[in-house]
Amino acid sequence: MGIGKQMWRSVWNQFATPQVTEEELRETLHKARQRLPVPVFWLLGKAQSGKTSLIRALTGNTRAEIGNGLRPCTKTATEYAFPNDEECLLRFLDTRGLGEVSYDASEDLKFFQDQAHLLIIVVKAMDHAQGAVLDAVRQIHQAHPQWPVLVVQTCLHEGYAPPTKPHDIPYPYGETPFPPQVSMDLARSLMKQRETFESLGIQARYVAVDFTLPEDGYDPVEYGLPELWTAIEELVPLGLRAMMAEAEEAHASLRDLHYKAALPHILSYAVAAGAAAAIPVPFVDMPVVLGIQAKMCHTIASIYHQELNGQRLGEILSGLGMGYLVGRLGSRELLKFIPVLGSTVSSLYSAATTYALGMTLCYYFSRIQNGGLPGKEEFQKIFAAQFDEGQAKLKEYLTKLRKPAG
Ligand SMILES: Nc1nc2c(ncn2[C@@H]2O[C@H](COP(=O)(O)OP(=O)(O)OP(=O)(O)O)[C@@H](O)[C@H]2O)c(=O)[nH]1
Ligand SMILES: [Mg+2]
Repeated sequence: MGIGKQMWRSVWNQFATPQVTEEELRETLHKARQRLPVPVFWLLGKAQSGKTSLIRALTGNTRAEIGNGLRPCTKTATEYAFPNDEECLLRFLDTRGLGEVSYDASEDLKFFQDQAHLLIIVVKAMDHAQGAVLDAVRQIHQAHPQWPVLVVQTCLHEGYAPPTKPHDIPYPYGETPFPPQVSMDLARSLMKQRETFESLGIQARYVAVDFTLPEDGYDPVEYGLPELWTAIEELVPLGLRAMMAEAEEAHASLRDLHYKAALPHILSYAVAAGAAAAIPVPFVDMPVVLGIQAKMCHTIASIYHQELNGQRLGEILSGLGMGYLVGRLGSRELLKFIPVLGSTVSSLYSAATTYALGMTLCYYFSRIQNGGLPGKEEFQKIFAAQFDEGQAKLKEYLTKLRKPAG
């Protein structure tokens, strides 16, 4: 495999000493992100209706992490980029103060004009004083009748009779009229809220949830979360759920806080690599993808509080050997994709390779911390499995989100 060896050496060199400047990389990432606009969810709801809890349930982040990440963007709204501004998979706009003073959505509307992909209205299931929320929804819906609307009815157990009653399993709120086990008052209240939205002429999707705290004693703690994801997937069909959901069993040995923190960054870099590889401009090719991967490796290392020096990087990449490049492709296909370094590699291939590299790095650091590095063969096996997983996770997202060039 003379060609293979040569190619491998060249990749290794490019990885160790990136051949794109920071500036070029930034510019390409910017272009890539324009083609793959991050989904934006605009949350509207009264104070204490459960907006932050909803972000927490969807992202798996803690309340403190969300609090630290919220940035003011207009007088009445804050933005939360997940996992952060630069490596963003999902953006939430959180509108404050509805119901306290009169809220005029026009400034936010102007600011979010081209941004919102989904309007999420958060209402407590038993709260019918929704005048300010309804006014705002009416105003926004008039300006953007094409934006899908999702109404999330929270704090379900406040309507249980008695309130200490456990959650109904299976989830009975997916069909109307609600089955008889749903407490009468709650059923009536949920339906009344839905009728109010319908009377505004808004075709909304509804989902009922109860996102409690462990100490509240309800099981499950995030009741209705799968149903919430189903509704989101229906309204914004991008495969976000498949991408963000943790494959818990598959990564049992990684189930630690570092890994949880690293995962959204890995996904974000994988998407960026996929998007960059799809841009038909001359310099966007292997060097850029490798540049993105190098950046990701440094991010992961800092999450694991590990140093990523040349020796380590060498250890990792040579451990992966040709597997890193070939992934699941046969060498024939590989040569088609990368006849000479410098030609454009396929988008999904770049994304999946980036994902697999990031995940493998998590395994590597996690093993270092627990003592005992994986052997070469195991390392390559992990990488190959992650490559498959990355492809499965990212395929839908990359194809559906992509805007036509230009
Ligand atoms: N039982 C239950 N409690 C909830 C639910 N959603 C939110 N809460 C609780 O209600 C309180 C307010 O929730 P948040 O998610 O902070 O509400 P918010 O809309 O972000 O509030 P502000 O940011 O103050 O406007 C917290 O104590 C939550 O734990 C829910 O679905 N069920
Ligand atoms: Mg909040």
